[in-house]
Amino acid sequence: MKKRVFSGIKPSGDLHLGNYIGALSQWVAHQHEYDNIFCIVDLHAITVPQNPHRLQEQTKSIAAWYIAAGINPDESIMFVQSDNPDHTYLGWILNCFTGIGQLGRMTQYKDKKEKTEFVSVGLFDYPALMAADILLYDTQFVPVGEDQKQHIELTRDVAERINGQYGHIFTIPEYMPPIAGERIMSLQQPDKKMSKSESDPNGTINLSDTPDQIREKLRIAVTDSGNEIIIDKKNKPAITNLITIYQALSGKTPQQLDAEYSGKGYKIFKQDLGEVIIQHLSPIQTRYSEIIHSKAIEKTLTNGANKAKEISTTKIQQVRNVIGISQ
Ligand code: AQP
Repeated sequence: MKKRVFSGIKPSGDLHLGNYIGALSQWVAHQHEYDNIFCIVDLHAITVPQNPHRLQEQTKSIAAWYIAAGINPDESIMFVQSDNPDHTYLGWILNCFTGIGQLGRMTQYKDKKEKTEFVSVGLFDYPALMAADILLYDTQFVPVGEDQKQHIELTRDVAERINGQYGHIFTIPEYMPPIAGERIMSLQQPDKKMSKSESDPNGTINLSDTPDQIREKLRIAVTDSGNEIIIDKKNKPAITNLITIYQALSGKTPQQLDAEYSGKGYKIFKQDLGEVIIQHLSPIQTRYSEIIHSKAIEKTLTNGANKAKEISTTKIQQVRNVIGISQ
């Protein structure tokens, strides 16, 4: 039997290369090996203010990017989180087994609360909902970027706490790291991760960017002092980030890149990287534009939600029974 994989992306903005390299491309690479469930986690998106119309558009857009990047909905379950209320149901129960202290230590919460005027309980509590997303489906592996690793650890702790109290209910999930590019950084601030909510649009390469936009963002991407193309996270974070993107999209090793670019300098490297990104994204963008207006996406998501519910219903019943809230 294939092992179960669960992952998701928030429809909180346009998908960028960090989401693609850290998550989506990994899902596609491993798609045939696992029994996959891929979610569009809209309930996580509303932990910060969202425009309702834009949120709906982005939800559909993310589903289209999943398919355009290579997720096959006949092979993998694909659905929108809010279409399966079992997530919020289990989320509430897990709240009651999650410590306030542990939630307060989540670095993503600490970062995000600085960026938003109104800090909601949802923003604080979202790792408990994420734990529910994962635990509902007996997930074994969670392929996400490194920024989410702490949330997987919290999920494991909560599951172990409940299993310890009530017997084996939940499968303990494991973090599945990306093959390359656990954390893609901003092109403008290499000490900050590339993010949908980044305020400087030049720091982020979106999957929808045109070739000219990509070339320009690369041209003005910050670099480090010196001129060598070498990986050195501490002293050369900007060029290290660009090398990571190059590696992830081209499959080339650091040694190959070193041989290819030795003595050539940043300008040529950045120009070539721009072309690598453009070539990689071009077929995905073409496929995206072919499907984004199709009604088939809604149908795919409805079917996906039904299949997801079939699996999660059993888990909810099991949890209700053991904690004593079933009739
Ligand atoms: N910079 C990144 N490098 C590698 N992986 C990344 N991911 C996000 N940014 C990077 C991975 O993308 C998946 C989906 O993330 P998400 O949308 O659910 O949440 P996020 O991590 O908070 O993403 P953003 O882009 O930073 O969104 P905002 O700004 O709205 O919060 C996850 O697997 C994540 O690890």
